[in-house]
Amino acid sequence: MPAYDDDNIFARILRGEIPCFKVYEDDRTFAFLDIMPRSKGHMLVIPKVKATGLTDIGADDLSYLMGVVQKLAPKLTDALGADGFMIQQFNGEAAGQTVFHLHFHIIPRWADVPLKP
Ligand code: DGP
Repeated sequence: MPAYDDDNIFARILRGEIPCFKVYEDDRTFAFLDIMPRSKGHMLVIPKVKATGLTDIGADDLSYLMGVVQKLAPKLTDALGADGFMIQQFNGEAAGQTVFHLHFHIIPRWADVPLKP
């Protein structure tokens, strides 16, 4: 994994330097809509601590972050009338990670709507 880059896009969103559609924020986490949604309501949840991926965040921060994902995913699903949700999280370029600040995708799914590429 590369070293954490303070100028990655999500760090800049956290600092308010790049606009986003914010969905949720508390003192440790931030959630906003994905600019390239794979379904309606596709959301990203990130920690405020500097972490490139799953392996360089502390257990307590990760546990808190997952608690927020667990809380937001069903709320989003219910609010949109979706049938379920997908959670995705990539580590490393080879795995498809493009932004090197840890993030969890929450992707609402409908039984009759295929996922966008
Ligand atoms: P990945 O690193 O592959 O897990 O995905 C990164 C996601 O971040 C991708 O779905 C698109 C999204 N994204 C990239 N740049 C921006 C941005 O400037 N604003 C928002 N809201 N999302 C972004």
